[in-house]
Amino acid sequence: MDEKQIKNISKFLSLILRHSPETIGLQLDENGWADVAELITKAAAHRQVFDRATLEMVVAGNDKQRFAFNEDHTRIRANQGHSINVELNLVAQEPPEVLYHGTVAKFLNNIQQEGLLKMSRQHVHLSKERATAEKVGSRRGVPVILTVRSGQMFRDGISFYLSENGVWLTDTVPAKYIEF
Ligand code: HQG
Repeated sequence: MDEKQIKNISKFLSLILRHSPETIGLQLDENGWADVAELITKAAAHRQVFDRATLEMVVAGNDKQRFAFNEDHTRIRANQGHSINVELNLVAQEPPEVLYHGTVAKFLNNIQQEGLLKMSRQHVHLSKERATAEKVGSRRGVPVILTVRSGQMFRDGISFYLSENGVWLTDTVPAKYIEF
């Protein structure tokens, strides 16, 4: 299995486990879990053929730890990034004093007006490392890095969550907390 095939499976899993399980007739439970055996069978029926060992490898080797198994590895889910409504039972916690968000220049006007919105996802995604935000922004072009005064937001009563794979999540970031 080469890197390209692994990346393809990871992209497929992101699509199915975060956005549209119905594409292959799969159902996630309310916490976003899919049955591993069912996923493998239904994926294969849609020309995405992989076995359990490959799935284990994709999950363990994933650059951003996007997916997780339950304890006995009978179920799998995405750690974050969903557009469908799932309850991840994230525990609210105190964020670092600042967090970063990577975006591109064409969104800045809107962000200055209305703050950072979650758009099609369930949360706004922020990172502790500036370098991570650079990568996130460069998916869309020349990255623009915004600094979010997360410590102040927290003291003002706004909740933050840390996903299993280290992404800081919040509902919205009002413009007054953003350094442009
Ligand atoms: C922008 C990937 C206009 C926002 C990445 C972003 C991340 C606004 C885009 C994860 C806006 C939403 C999430 C506003 C925000 N007006 N544009 N008011 N507020 N935006 O993909 O943060 O590889 O939903 O700046 O690495 O780019 O999939 O969010 O450009 O961790 O695991 O609207 O997705 O991870 O885009 O990326 P997204 P994101 P994975």
